[in-house]
Amino acid sequence: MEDNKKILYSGMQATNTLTIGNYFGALKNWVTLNEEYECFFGVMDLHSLTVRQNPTEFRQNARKLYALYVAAGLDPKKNCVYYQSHVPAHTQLAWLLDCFTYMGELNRMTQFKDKSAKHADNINAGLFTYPVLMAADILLYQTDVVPVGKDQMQHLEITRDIAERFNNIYGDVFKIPEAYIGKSGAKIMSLADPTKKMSKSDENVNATVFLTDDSDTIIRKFKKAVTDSEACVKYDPKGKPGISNLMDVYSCVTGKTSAEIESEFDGKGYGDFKLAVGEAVASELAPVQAEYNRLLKDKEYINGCIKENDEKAAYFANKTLRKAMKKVGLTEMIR
Ligand code: ATP
Ligand code: LTN
Repeated sequence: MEDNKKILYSGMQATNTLTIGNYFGALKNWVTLNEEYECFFGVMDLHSLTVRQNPTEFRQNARKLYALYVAAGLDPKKNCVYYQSHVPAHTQLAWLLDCFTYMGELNRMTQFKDKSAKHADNINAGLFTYPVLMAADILLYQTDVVPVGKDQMQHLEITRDIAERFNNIYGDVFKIPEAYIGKSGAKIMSLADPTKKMSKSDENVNATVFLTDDSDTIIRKFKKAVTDSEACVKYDPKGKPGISNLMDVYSCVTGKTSAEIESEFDGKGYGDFKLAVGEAVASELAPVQAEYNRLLKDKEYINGCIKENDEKAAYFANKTLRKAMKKVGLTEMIR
């Protein structure tokens, strides 16, 4: 590890296929930051278990997520891209941190409220303590920055609170991490209901553009996107959430500001604009998809990367875990 580089940590749950929300809100930013930081990216498979998974599909989804990380530009020879469940220190530290987290704090988490409403038949304890496992993920690596979409901000705040509480009692065990929210793409909304976040587990297939959708599907989904009846491309997230969301997406691909987009489509209808957004997204994703399909077939390469990076992650994670265990007064193992 290079001493002078700051540490960046992030990850995604291995549930379903990634959406352009995950891509523009998180993955694309990770790629732009990965030269500047010493990076760890986890396939957050333990977090996925808070929702019931089909074991075969789940295993495939984790593998696909790993391949997508790499295809999008996270070189596993330069970044530590690994599986959360392969490093037991995550669950071990999560237990310690559970004992430094209050029920009241966890009760306030909006993701817990949303997911409990969505999965009313399975409000399990893991769903409730989800943010504590996430805090363990981050704190194990003495992380400086955590690039995530806006929806994860609350989880970052509780991570900082838990770390500060622990450090106040035991000294400087954990680095206090900062969130990094990208300028554009922080929150991509559903194409079917632009007041709701685009989510990979949405049941309406037209609400979501998946990273693995082919060009025609992408263009068709954008054509169907819910907008208003004004027929004027203008940025107004409150009054025109559908069009503003499409402008955000277009801006993520082209780097153009909303003023530039407004003038580009001045006098043109929604049909032209939607087509332009669909085509821009499809052409940005095409090379990522080609590389993803190639990597899925190269089993040996991916397996080698996973093994190497699991070991690297475990080495760093265990250092912090041992320190935290010692500080709270657990007896060290006799070797
Ligand atoms: P699920 O639907 O399974 O709950 P999700 O689509 O919300 O999942 P996560 O795995 O929870 O995805 O999130 C992965 C990363 O993608 C996080 O950094 C999150 O902030 C970001 N992200 C997810 N959805 C969006 C979105 N619509 N816009 C921007 N960023 C997003
Ligand atoms: N909860 C996160 C996924 C996640 C994560 C993390 C992100 C689990 N552990 C640690 C950053 C750092 C989400 O994106 N839904």
